[in-house]
Amino acid sequence: MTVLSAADVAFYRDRGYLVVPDALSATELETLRAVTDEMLARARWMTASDDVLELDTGHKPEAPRVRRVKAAAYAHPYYRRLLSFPRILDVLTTLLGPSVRLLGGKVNIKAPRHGTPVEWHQDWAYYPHTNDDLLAIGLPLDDMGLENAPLLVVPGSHKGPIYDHTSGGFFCGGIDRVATGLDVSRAVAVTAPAGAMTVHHVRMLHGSDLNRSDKPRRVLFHELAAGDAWPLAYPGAADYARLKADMVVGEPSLTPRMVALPVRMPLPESPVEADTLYAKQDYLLNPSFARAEAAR
Ligand SMILES: O=C(O)CCC(=O)C(=O)O
Repeated sequence: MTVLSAADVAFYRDRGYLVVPDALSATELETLRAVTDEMLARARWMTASDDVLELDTGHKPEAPRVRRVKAAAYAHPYYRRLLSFPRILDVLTTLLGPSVRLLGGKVNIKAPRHGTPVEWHQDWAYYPHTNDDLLAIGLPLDDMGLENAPLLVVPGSHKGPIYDHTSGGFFCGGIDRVATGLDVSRAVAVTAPAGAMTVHHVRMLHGSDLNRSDKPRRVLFHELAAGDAWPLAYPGAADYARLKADMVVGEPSLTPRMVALPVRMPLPESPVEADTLYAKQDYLLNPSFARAEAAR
């Protein structure tokens, strides 16, 4: 099977992102939605985030608001299983090579007229590796249009520098627009219908706004690496059993492919525990996106 044309691959290599139509069948999409509804139903009894669900600002048990299903592949087997669907696997092996390892994933949920923004960042800042054959795929559960806070990317930025993701002296997983002089004037919106798949390179500058529309925006993201890309930062470095268990296809290589690339380690760690991107980015001194009214 070859889902991607040579032009698609050239586009991805040059611009750092891609939209793949019809990644999921209608039935697969329905299952993905049903699984997610089932995961989120529990929020009605929750007053604080736990290891699986991260509550959003303004959450009340009677009006639940969840912004993330954490560690998606471990939260529900279907989230992991869809990585082996032929169309998805074919895209992964075309872009990453014959062995592919899962790094992590989540379902990011932006409630209508709400939804915590994702500040500009590069995934590479969170998990630098020995080479940068890493990417994230996004599977929108809802049509992701201009109105409901689509993923924003800066084409070509995956070939540029790695930005400082610290603020106030600590790694906060977001880029301080004042301190770094961040310029995102060339950003484009990655719109995609439900059932399609987005792809963005690990060094891509990306983020997303709050959701100003009446429609939800839910996207399952999985992060993946070539089997010969070894993590430079914990967690995961040197945990062979974990690396092996996380292979989507092929074996982890014991001879990491080393490429000279710009790297910054995700340190120093914040003294306040912040286990997700949103929690870390709360410490960003100069955010780029406004927060929803209820979040203030
Ligand atoms: O939800 C989004 O729009 C972006 C997600 C993202 O970049 C992340 O969670 O790392």
